Amino acid sequence: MRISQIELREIRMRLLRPFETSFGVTLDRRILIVKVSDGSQDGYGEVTAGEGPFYCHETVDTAWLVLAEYVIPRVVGKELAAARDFAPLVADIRGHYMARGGLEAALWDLEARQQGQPLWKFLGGTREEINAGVSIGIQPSIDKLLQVIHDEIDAGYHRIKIKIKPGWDVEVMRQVRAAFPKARIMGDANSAYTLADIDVFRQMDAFDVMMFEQPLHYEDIIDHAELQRHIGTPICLDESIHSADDARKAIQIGACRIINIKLGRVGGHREARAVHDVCRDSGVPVWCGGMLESGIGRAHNVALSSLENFSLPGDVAASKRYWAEDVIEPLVEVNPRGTIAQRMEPGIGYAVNVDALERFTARRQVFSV
Ligand code: OSB
Ligand code: MG
Repeated sequence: MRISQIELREIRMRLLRPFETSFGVTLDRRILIVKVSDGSQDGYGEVTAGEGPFYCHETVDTAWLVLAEYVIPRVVGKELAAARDFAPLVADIRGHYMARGGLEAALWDLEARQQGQPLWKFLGGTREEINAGVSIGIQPSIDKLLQVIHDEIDAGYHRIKIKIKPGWDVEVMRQVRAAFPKARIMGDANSAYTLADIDVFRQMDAFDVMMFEQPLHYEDIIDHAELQRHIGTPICLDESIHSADDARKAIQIGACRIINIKLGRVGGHREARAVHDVCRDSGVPVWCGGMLESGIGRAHNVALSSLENFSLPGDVAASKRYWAEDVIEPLVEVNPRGTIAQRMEPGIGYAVNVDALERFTARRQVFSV
């Protein structure tokens, strides 16, 4: 495919309610959307970086810079045999996975459209329906949290993830388990703890928690292996995993028993699939993480989740949990059985609502040769 034009667009979208994690509160999202064109068709991707460098080092602004200065010049005006040939073109760039991943995803959407195939099938996926889960931010009170969990279980969601941080952990888990004896629950710490907190996790071991996600430092695997030796609940890594090689090493040393795959965090679909394969071959289940995406990033997550080893419900949920108005049509919907059906249309399978995209746009730059 010849990439004749690439467009970067920053859109602004306000979440329906603030989302609080151990690293901060998000309400107003700045989202970087990448569009690639071959002259007749477009492909869309989303850069999943946050507004500030708190989940990882990347931000919307660093991604814009790296894409504009270092990535796009290698692609625009060029002939690419396939989307999978993109990663080697930018393999010398260190870090900036989300920046690269946003453009990479757009290329996969474009290639799938060119082939007239839905992206999920083009990726080799087999799950025509995926189980949806939710990630629930830190709430003002435990009572409020219990009410939110009740509503999400009512809506059909298969797994409830609770954000935890020091002081919002053992007692919260205890009460959640007591109120919902059968629910599949898990905790995500976003690196808020150290090995000095082993006892906190040992206490939570008693509550039949599916997994603790990224309890320790965002670049660590060694200490996670140590923590895993002291607890029965599986550790799931998020922040620490950027490649299939990272996954291999983490599994080898016993740092985790589950991996959360995020498209942006690993630099795109090609590496996401490689991480998936390493985990599958080691008997480690994976699930698809979320980054408060607009419909475009969400559609990519739905497609990625179709791969066979995505055997656990992910953080892929309905558009209407996040946005009053999304940028795709139809919206990503979760049915009463708590599942999201794959689309049969080519590419990501959702049409981009160009009118909404325009109205949300804060800046835009077009690259062509
Ligand atoms: O750690 O999974 C995370 C959101 C922003 C940054 C990091 C994370 C999250 C979530 C939300 O947990 C997942 C979602 O609903 O999109
Ligand atoms: Mg996480």
